[in-house]
Amino acid sequence: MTDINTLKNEISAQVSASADLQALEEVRVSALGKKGRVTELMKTLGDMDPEQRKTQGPALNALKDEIAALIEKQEKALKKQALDQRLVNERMDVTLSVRPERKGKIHPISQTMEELVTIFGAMGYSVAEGPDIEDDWHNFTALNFPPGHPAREMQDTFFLPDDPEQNGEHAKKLLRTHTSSVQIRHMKANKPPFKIICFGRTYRSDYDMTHTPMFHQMECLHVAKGITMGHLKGCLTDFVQGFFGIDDLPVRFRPSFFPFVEPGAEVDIGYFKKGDGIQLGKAPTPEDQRWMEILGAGMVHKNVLINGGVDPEEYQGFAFGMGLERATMLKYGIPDLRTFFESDTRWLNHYGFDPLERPNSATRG
Ligand code: FA5
Repeated sequence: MTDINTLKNEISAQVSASADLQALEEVRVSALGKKGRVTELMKTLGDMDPEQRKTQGPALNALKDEIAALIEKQEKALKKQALDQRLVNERMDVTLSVRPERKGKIHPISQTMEELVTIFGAMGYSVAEGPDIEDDWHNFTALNFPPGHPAREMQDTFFLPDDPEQNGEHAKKLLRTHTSSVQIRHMKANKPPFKIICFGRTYRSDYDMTHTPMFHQMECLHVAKGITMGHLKGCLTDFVQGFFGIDDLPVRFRPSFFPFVEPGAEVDIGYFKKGDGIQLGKAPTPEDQRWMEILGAGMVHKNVLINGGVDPEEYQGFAFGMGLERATMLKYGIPDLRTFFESDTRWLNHYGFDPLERPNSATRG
């Protein structure tokens, strides 16, 4: 019994003296571990005679429980002490002003796409997609310009090796020259009526201040029963006035040729000279009114509807396609198209949009 009491006093003193959790763990191992002092003592029970074991057994078990309880108590105290210490050391001053951070900017093309989604979404259009790598059939032939058609020359592009698993014009791979190929893909995969817009990268063998080898277009397609040129004019007028945020922005339709529409038109918006620059809108006098082309449009050609699997006797449609860079340059006063894709962060800081404070013409009343 004396031994047990001495051991208890010694281990208790060691527990109380443990200043951190690691020291306490060492004490636990030395007392209650596999080769700990209490454990060793318990092992001697087997060699004792029954009388001795009767008294020593409960005493040793009680010692073991008491030491375990002491260790647990000390562990709780040390954990609380460590937490209190952290709370003191890691205190945060919530009154400090915000540290200036480098924020990213939204590219003007992304901004324009989002505005267009909002405007056309409100008119009931959904967004369709198509691949950048197209085949000759979807990009040209199905749109009514078969091989050898002179209109192909206006859209020279980048050609890829033929796809050995396809035949004819389906095998000829190229980077799409316009998003009009998505008209065909959408018509083939769905049943009319359709009301879709589509955005995407388009490619041509061009390079100057207003033309780059890669640019973006938006396509619009509305196919339903009884669609007329009047629907096209109404839709386009609402869209450009909403997008540019000018309620009386003049819109002009000029007859033009695209193989995939009949009749076809080029759409211009009005501007006038002001000081050294220009201003979009209605000129103060008719003589001052100037016009700028922004997109091509028309009624979907009968052959295109047939190639898309749509019966032209039953359904009619309109379509238009717009260069997104051109529209963005006009809206935000950006002078050179080539700068859109130079990845100059100074340019992006100047012309880009704060993700949290983005203007949106579509949210006007
Ligand atoms: C087309 O691409 C027709 N698919 C548009 C269309 C769709 C007409 C549906 C009728 C019905 P166009 O080749 O004119 O048309 O190009 C449309 C616009 O793309 C141009 O007005 C211009 O803004 C833009 N664009 C054309 N080439 C380039 C280029 N290299 N760089 C930047 N923008 C370009």
